[in-house]
Amino acid sequence: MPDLETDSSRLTFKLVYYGPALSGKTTNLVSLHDCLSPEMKGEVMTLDTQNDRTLYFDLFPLGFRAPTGILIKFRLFTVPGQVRHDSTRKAVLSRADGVVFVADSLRTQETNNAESFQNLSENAGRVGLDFDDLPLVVQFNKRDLPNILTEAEIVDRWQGAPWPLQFASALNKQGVVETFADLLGEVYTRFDPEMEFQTLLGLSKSAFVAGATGSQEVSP
Ligand SMILES: Nc1nc2c(ncn2[C@@H]2O[C@H](COP(=O)(O)OP(=O)(O)OP(=O)(O)O)[C@@H](O)[C@H]2O)c(=O)[nH]1
Ligand SMILES: [Mg+2]
Repeated sequence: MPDLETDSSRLTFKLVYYGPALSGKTTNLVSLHDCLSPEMKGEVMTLDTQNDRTLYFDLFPLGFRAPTGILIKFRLFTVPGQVRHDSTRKAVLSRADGVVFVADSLRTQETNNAESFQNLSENAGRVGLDFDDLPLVVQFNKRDLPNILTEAEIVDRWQGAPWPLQFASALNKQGVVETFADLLGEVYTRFDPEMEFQTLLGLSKSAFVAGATGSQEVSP
């Protein structure tokens, strides 16, 4: 549930990039930072890294002011994908309002993807999130590499799944903003019945997405 300050001055969303080790979660955040131009954009903070592996988490804050005056803030995290960092993954996932699952398109990574997705659903339960109700987007990253699953194979395997599917090459800044925009749409849809965003923020779903990505003037 997004955090609304008691005086209704600020609404904060926590969004988490989850997935197996080396799938490109941190690269997604860094590329997204380069591509977005919202009103407010903080620096990417990378903590406790060793050989470029995330040991704790990466954080990237951004935000914009809604027409009703409320400050909308997004806190974007990545989890460390290495199997041994499960307790950190749980801590980062806790109280998430939405998740991007970054899968690795390489054929050799199919088992790691599946295990990490299973780990996401289990950890969601452990930290009190209802996985079936969690805004989620599935991204297949590293589309620029050889020896990857084809789009047709991936679509075939994920057909019937309820989540938006995106193809990306985070290293080349492709598909990164689209993935984030999909997640914003899912988050708006999920919490709109309780929070009534049109009244609270004065924003339709598309205006909410546009405001967060800086893709156009924010209008009601
Ligand atoms: N070719 C290619 N390489 C990528 C892409 N995205 C990420 N990488 C590379 O994959 C490696 C791992 O990327 P990271 O973003 O650090 O992966 P991560 O998911 O944060 O890894 P952990 O923090 O260990 O869980 C790096 O060498 C990246 O440059 C991509 O789209 N294409
Ligand atoms: Mg990382």
